[in-house]
Parts: sequence; C-alpha cells; structure tokens
Amino acid sequence: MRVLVLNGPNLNLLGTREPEVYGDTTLEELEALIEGWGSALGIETVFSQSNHEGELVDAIQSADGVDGLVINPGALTHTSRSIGDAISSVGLPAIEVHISNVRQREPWRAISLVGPSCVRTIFGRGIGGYQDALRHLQNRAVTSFETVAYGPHPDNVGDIRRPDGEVAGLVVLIHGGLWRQEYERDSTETLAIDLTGQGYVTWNVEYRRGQQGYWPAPAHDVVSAMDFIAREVPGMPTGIVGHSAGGHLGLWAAARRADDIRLLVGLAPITDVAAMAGAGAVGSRDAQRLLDSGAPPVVDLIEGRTLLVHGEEDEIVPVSQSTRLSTGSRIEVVTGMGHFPMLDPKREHWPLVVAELGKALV
Ligand code: CA2
Repeated sequence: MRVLVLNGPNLNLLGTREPEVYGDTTLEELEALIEGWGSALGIETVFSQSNHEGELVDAIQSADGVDGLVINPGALTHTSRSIGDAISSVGLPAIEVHISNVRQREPWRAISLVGPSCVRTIFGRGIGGYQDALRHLQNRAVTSFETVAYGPHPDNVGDIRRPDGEVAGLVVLIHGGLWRQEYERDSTETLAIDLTGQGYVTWNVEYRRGQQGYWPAPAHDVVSAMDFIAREVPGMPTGIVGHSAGGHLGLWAAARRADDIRLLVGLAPITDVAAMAGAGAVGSRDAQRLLDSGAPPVVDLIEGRTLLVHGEEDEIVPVSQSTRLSTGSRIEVVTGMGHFPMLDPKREHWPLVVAELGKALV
C-alpha cells in the first residue's frame, strides 16, 4: 500500500513555534516518524507540504499510484472548497488529520470544508494522529464493513463486519479514550478485524463523548447500540470487548443486559471512576467530569462472566483498577505490558481473550 501524506499552510513551521499547541517535532522529523510508522504497517509513504491552496490541489490531482491520502490542510481546512473537490474527484480514501483539538478551540476551527470529502477525521491526538490515520487506511483496505446508525446523533453509529463462512457469535467492541471526543472507534478496529477473521460478527461501536455528554450519554448509547445489534443480528451468543473507558462502559452495559451477555472482556478497564478522579494523573479530570455528571463511582461485574486483562506496566489505567475486584471475575495481569498494546491482536494477551470468547460464545 502506498499513501500520500500532505501538509498544508504553516505546517512547515512545526516544532519552531507554539509548541504548547503543536508540539516540538519539526516537519522533517514528523515525516521521518510517519515513514517509520508506515513501514511498520507495510505502507510506503510519500510526502508533500505547501503553503499554497493551488499547489495542494495539484498534488492531490497528480497523486498517481497511491492507494490513499492523509491530509492536514492547515487553516485551508476551514475555507477551501477546492481541496475537498480535488479529494472527491480523485476518488481515493482520504483521512483528514489535525494535530490540535480543532473542536475545542476557536469556533471557526471546528468547521471543516474538507472533512465531507474524507472517510474520517482524526483530531486532537497530537502527531500520533498521523499514525492512526495510516492504520485506519490499512484497516479499511483489508476488510469490508458497513457503518450503520443505531440512533439519531451523528455518533450513534457503529461498524458491522461479517465473517465469510460460518458465524461463531457476535462480539461488541467498545473503544476507550477517557470518554474524550478526540478518541474514536478506530482504536478497536484491528481487534474487530481479527475477531471477524475468526468467525465472529463484530459491532465496533461509536458513542457520544466529552462535550457531547459525559454521563449518561455514553452509557445510554452503548446500551442502545447493543439493543440495536441484537435486533439486526438476532439469536447470536454475544460477548463484549471493551478497552479502558470502553471497559467501563462495557461493564455498565453488560450489567444492564446481563441475561444476553455470555462474556464481558475488559482490556485495561476503568472500574473505579472515583479512584481515577482522585489519583491526580492522566484521566483524573475526565473521571471527575463523569462523576460530576452523575456517573456511579464504581461499576458492577457480571458474576462469573467477566474476564479482566490488564498490563502490569499500564501507566494510564493502573492495574489496581482490575485487581481491586477479587471476586466473581477472572483477572489476568500481563507482565511487561502497557495500556495500548492491549489493542494489538498480535500481542501475547490476545489468544487468551479469543479462547475465552470461544468457550463462552457457544
Ligand atoms: O491542528 C492542526 O493540525 C491544524 O490543522 C493546524 C493548522 C491550523 O490552522 C488548523 O486550524 C489546525 C496550522 C496551524 C499553524 O501551524 C503552526 C505550526 C507550528 C508553529 C506555528 C504554526
């Protein structure tokens, strides 16, 4: 796979000014990083940067022999119809990337005239957003899926992936990201693809988060998403895999649909929001916001049908979030593992998760 990475006006200044907004990595360093992320994924990357709208349009039009685009159009995002038109005209899947959280800055930055021509917008994740964009392009290329709405809000959607052969069951995936707006379901996509490859219908769920509602919006959405998929794919033995804050939502939803859920797998789940709020670490502010909106301080387990898997080296959600729950659940502590490797089906924890799903979903 070959991907063109395009950066627009002023991004040549990266690393030289406003490091508090855009970080301290220069464009040259960023392109080297992206090249490395690409080759780790088997993606060849080519680069271009311009401060001129017409040059960006030319670069898109002449994107020969590439399978996708990653584009940060800079401030042209908010004004340029011609860049959006150029993307639509070449018919390549394009991901719009913004380093900063454009939805929580000046209101005009939240408006994108380029976004409607792109298959996804990734924002507010720092330069890591470019890596996520490459991974998402690759994920889109390897399996087909259907994005379906389960409710009225734009975030009331999910991706259904169906296996080719016999169906072993249904797995609902719930992504994490501290209930923040900038983290979306692309993080659980690789797990969904792996599970679909193993015979499961997967339902990778989006839900309202952050500014769109701290509590109970995400929780209500996840339950609605589960009710929706049970109607869409009826009679399936069902499991849930939730990562981090998605583990929290999964536990909450599983307790409410306990009769229907055979196994809840929490990957580095947040189980004690109050402890997280009080820890004074990453996520404490988010957890406090959740509590202030009325979230229960701790979530329940579904006795005997919960598997918690947690990396001992997790610096975002400490392992104590799982080990505090000593009864009614199986807890696997994985040595030498941090928070994000839990999302990688090639890592050592995954065969156990797949085996337990296989036993439970019969
Ligand atoms: O967050 C992003 O990636 C942006 O696309 C960056 C654009 C900005 O206009 C968008 O609203 C959001 C470019 C900002 C200027 O870039 C600089 C980079 C380093 C130092 C100074 C400016």
